[in-house]
Amino acid sequence: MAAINGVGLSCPSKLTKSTKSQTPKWATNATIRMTASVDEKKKIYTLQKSEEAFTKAKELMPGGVNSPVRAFKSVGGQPIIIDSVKGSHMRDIDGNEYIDYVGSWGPAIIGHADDEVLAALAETMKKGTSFGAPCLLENTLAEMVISAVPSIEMVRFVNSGTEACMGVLRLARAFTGRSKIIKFEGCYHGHADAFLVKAGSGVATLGLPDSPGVPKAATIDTLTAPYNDISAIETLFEEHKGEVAAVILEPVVGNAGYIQPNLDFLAAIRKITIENDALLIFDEVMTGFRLAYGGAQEYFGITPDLTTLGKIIGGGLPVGAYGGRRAIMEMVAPAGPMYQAGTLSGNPLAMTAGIHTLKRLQKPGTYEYLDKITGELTQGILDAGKKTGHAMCGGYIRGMFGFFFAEGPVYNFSDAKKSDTEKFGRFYRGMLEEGVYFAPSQFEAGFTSLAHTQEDIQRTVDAAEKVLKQI
Ligand code: KE4
Repeated sequence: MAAINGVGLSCPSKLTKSTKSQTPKWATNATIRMTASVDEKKKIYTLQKSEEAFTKAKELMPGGVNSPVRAFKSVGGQPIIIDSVKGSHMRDIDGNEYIDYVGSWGPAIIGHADDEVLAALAETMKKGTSFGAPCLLENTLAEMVISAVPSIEMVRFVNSGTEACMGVLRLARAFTGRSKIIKFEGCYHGHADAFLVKAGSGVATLGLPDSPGVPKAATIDTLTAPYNDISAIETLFEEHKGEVAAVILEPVVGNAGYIQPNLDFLAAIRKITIENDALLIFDEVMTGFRLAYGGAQEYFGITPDLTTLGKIIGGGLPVGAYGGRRAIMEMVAPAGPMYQAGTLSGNPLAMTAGIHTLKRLQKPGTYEYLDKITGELTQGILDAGKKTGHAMCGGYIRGMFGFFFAEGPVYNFSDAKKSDTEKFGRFYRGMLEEGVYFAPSQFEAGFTSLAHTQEDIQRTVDAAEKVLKQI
């Protein structure tokens, strides 16, 4: 089992008095006037255009966004409207630049708008954007995924992580002939009805009591347990002997904030699912190709029966996938009776972006670099927290990280919910003003890329110390 890379859970050291620096004054929602020292050019940080555009957006689309967590509901202020992205940076429509640690929620692991990916897309586009029929590019990406991910002998491409999780759930039920599914509180597996039970990500961010519109019948077979609690799983298997089709989990949680599995947790889950003839599903939509080229299952050395993927395998275009043992996957129509379909599944553009993204990740040194910069970033932020007297804890593995305003340790969603989310909001807005863009919710993770530089990391850590002094 690979050792978990990660920053130890840190507790605040003795407080050292920090000199009070100028506190930025909030002028209005649209214009935040930054006070600068006399020798710095006065810099007006304005969100004027973003505010106007967002006001319009709220008339046109529910909450002004097409995915709830983008709405900044839990961090205050309002979303910045992005004009362009490149490498590790993004620029909003007011011309403000940010170091981006969201990376489109994971896909941008080699950096945004990579020249090689764009060139390949331009070439593919000359042949059309969608065929609605098989194309060679599907074979290419399928071969790459199968050779990379230990559990996958056969794969089905879809258009999102949600679709991947929907498909894999139906497949697990079809293969086992059982209905119950076990998920963990705070884990998020997309917005399909069956998974909207104690879900993470936007559901947690907005504090929604799961979701109206989901009939009891859709969730009656969804059982939940606290993450990292193997005895809770043992109890559920006892109480539902012979009924559990599968256990699905994020092998490293990124949707309740960043939560790592305890060392024996994944192995224990693997053991108990085998003992109960239930399937183990790793939802690697976020961790796939991010913690290792073979995902978390390669990193931890635990092979599930089925795996879901998304984000990175589409390189920024809509792609999801589910895959696993051939005997299971051959149940999927038209090879078998379990139905699942999609108009744009496997389209040549998305396949192209995925292929070129994975090709870049195959280069030697990729994951060592991600480990190095993400470790420096996470440790730097936690050290800044210690220096400024804030209780903080956090961790990272390769290109994924997170931190909480809490003493720690954070082992599960209820621990995460005890963290100081209000302080997270103040920190978030202060960092935005300093030109650093984290995920706009405490209940999300952060992502680095091969495009993040040493300078990006240092600037972020310096900004964190400055903002932590002020909040
Ligand atoms: P999509 O349907 O959003 O492509 O994937 C759903 C999904 C499934 N499984 C895991 C582990 C995921 O993290 C996700 C989606 N992640 C969120 C971020 N926490 C997407 C961002 C959003 O909802 O806007």
